[in-house]
Amino acid sequence: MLVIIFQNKMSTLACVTKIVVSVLFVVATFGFCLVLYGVRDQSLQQLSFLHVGQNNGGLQEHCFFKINVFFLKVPKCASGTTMVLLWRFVMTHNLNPLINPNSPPKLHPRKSYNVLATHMKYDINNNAISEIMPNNTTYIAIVREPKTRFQSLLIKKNEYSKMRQEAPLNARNTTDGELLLRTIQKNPERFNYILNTQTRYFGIRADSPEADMKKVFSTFDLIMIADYYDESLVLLKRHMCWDLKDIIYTKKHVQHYSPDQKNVMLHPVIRAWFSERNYNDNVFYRKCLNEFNRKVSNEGDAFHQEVEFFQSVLRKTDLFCSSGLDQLLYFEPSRWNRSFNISTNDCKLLNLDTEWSIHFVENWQRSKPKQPRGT
Ligand SMILES: *[C@@H]1O[C@H](CO)[C@@H](O)[C@H](O)[C@H]1NC(C)=O
Ligand SMILES: *[C@@H]1O[C@H](CO)[C@@H](O)[C@H](O)[C@H]1NC(C)=O
Ligand SMILES: *[C@@H]1O[C@H](CO)[C@@H](O)[C@H](O)[C@H]1NC(C)=O
Ligand SMILES: *[C@@H]1O[C@H](CO)[C@@H](O)[C@H](O)[C@H]1NC(C)=O
Ligand SMILES: CC(=O)N[C@H]1CO[C@H](CO)[C@@H](O)[C@@H]1O
Repeated sequence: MLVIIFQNKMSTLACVTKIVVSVLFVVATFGFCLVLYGVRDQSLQQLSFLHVGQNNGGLQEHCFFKINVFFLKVPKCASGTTMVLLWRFVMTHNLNPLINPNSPPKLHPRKSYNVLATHMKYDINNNAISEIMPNNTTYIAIVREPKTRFQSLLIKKNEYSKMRQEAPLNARNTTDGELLLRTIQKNPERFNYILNTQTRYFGIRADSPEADMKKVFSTFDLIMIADYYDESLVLLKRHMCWDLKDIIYTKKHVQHYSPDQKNVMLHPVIRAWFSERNYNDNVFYRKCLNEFNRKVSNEGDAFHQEVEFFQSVLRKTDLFCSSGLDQLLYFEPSRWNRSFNISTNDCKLLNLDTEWSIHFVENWQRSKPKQPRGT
């Protein structure tokens, strides 16, 4: 199965046919996209004639392609999507992933891994990562606005139906907002297990949050913000000197809320309870956001243009991959990148399920032919 995905056996005739069909298809796709979004992609056309390196506001001129990454996976922060993206990076660049940090295989010497992106326990005060990963590893993480993350966790942990079952019979027929309010008034400790969990994933201690947060900011090269995910990925791309193609992703896990569930955090009592009980995470998120905004503004105005361009690439890729056509989607060179193609194999990798991606990369690692790139 895996072999089929990574090998491209084509007869010459099939290849020629394929190119002809591809060109026709690309023309058709472009036309379709233009109609669909009602925009003429002039920016793309114009920018492809710009010389990179000349007044390229924010783009690093001498950027060094980085391949060693540690990703701290904080749940419910688009971290599954990011993990899939990183595994894809491993496979397309033939790197050496560390899939299970608790029992690293004896196959490779320590510090020969390139990417560590699995869910794991991390402690800012005991940086075991530096023992396993190469010295020049880039540390990245992702956080999310705490109120929306809490809402998302309530759904994930099935809390509304639990609260309903626990409520006395005469109080069950009520809104989710009322249910939550009643629960936190009766038992304010009830949700401790999902409060301040972002800081806990970093190992930030409740009794010395300030000092530990400081350490986090000096250790991590980039803390992405799930609420500004596309901007985060463009920052990542620029920092790592990656290609635009490396940061493409598809949206898969869209959570559904009832209107009532969506509004629970607007209730003043719930808000007050949350800002008190989730204090460390709230402070940490604000700091992360400030740091993030500082990084974005350092990138200059062209940054937002690149984000918009990236988003148009995402839409076209999404359209192409969901069409299920066995063709190539071609992207012209732009101010921000070389030309590249999206193939149906790329679509398969883009659409990897979060959980399954771990097994997929594991199988890939076992069966890959070449030696990984060293450090
Ligand atoms: C890491 O640093 C070594 C030199 O110490 C260098 O050869 C290697 O290319 C670097 N790797 C990355 C991914 O930065
Ligand atoms: C990596 O860092 C450790 C300790 O900081 C040092 O002993 C080691 O020589 C470094 N390795 C390389 C390749 O620079
Ligand atoms: C329970 O909810 C249903 C539907 O929302 C409503 O029609 C009914 O009157 C409610 N019953 C009580 C006792 O509140
Ligand atoms: C994209 O695909 C076309 C058609 O197969 C090929 O000619 C071209 O070299 C590819 N471009 C890249 C950057 O891979
Ligand atoms: C050919 C080209 O424009 N490549 C660019 C792709 O993006 C990186 C990072 O933004 C640039 O450094 C490259 O010059």
